[in-house]
Amino acid sequence: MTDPYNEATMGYNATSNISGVSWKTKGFKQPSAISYMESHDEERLMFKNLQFGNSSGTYNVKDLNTALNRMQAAGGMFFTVPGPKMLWQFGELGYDISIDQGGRTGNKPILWNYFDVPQRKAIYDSWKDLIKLRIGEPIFETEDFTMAVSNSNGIKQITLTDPNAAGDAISHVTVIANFGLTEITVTPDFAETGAWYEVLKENKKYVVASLDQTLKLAPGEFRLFANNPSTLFPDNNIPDDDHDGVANADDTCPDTPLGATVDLNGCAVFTLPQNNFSISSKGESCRDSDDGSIAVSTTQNLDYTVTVSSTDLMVTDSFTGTSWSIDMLPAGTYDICFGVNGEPTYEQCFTVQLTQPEDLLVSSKLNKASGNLDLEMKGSEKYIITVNGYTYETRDETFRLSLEQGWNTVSVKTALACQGEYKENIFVGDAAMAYPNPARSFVNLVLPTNTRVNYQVFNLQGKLMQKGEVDGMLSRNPQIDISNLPSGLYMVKVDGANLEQTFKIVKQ
Ligand SMILES: [Ca+2]
Ligand SMILES: [Ca+2]
Ligand SMILES: [Ca+2]
Repeated sequence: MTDPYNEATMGYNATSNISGVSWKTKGFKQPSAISYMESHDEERLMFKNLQFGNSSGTYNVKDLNTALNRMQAAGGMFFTVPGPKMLWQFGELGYDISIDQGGRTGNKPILWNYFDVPQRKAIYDSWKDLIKLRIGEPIFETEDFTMAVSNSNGIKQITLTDPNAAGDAISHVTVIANFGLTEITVTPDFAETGAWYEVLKENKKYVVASLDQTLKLAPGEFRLFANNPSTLFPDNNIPDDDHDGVANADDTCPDTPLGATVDLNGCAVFTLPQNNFSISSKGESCRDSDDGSIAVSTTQNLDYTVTVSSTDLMVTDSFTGTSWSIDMLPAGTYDICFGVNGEPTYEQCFTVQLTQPEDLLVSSKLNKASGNLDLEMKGSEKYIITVNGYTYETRDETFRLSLEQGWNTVSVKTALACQGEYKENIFVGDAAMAYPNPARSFVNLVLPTNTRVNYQVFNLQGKLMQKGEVDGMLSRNPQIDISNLPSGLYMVKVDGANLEQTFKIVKQ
């Protein structure tokens, strides 16, 4: 059985199946098949663990102590199987010298010093206890046992039943080991609810309140549970007949139902399942709408009291049944506490956060050379952008628009009308020139395109002094007559297709 055991100890579980360690699997009619994990003509399990061990994250079977630790689990899955077993010399100390050292049949070093290495001695101690247990407890000679030992996740389990066990004798044993490389949560195949005992850990009591109770197993860990303590090992459990953790001497309620939560006197206190309360909430639809809500549903149909409180609100109510809700709430942090009528000590509280939409914030930046407008938006999951009648939707907080020549209308809004709308009119056009400056009677324009041009002339006080139209359709070089204006400084504003510009002109 070297290969399947070594696959397990190395952490390669896809095909590891150790069921052949059982005389029943081999097809023997009686337990007369001698099984072994290591023998004279194979590499040692530990040699291959260190050479080829698997790893996951920081957990690495090639690390000596990790590999040694996994040998305890291998022993847990070996000595507990009924029928004769062979242990190869020094395997109990994690002997890890290659079979080929000094030639295949060459002398191998005798390493008594392994006995002084605590992690190696730990295998020795663990296997010693397992052998003591299998020799001393009759259940390990039962023919009624099952093995689930080929799970590809590395979990292996052996379950033993002794139909002849009487009185306080052990009639059920479950051994479970994790040969995977990560922690695994398992539902052990316990034969019954009640108190079980980890006999190898000084009979430490383990209460199984329900058969679907789960257990976390670290990589390389094995646990052995028996339904009664073993007299072969110390028993430090306090006398506690109802298994509620309160000693008989202090227990004023000696018949507490299994799994109940108890107070210091060992008496059951009222509790509800952890999943009893389901709370859903909805924030305000708009910043000013005060329409947040909290809804509660419960699995147990009872008479409940409920208190909802925030910094500026406190509501107390009661309800019978399995649902309750409250609405018209402003955004904020709410504590919601439940009680049950007739159970004065029971209270369970939750915190609920009600949100409200952010303000819509938009900023824009125009690149005059390219005509690109970069928008930056905040306050929503989705933005609806309209430019010159075309609409875009985006979930990004930045968006680039390519503007047209001339006037562009840009707006940004969200799906919520109450978040408002950002609007901007942006002119994109080519630059015109005006000359001469100073001018005497005429200002000559040089237009980028052919267009009619409206012009306005303002003095420094902003007073409109003159306005008119010049025709740039035939020539891009129209003239504005300023001969009637007094000398001085003027602002000449010109306006046409793709054109909006103001010049500062000195009239001589
Ligand atoms: Ca008790
Ligand atoms: Ca009790
Ligand atoms: Ca609000």
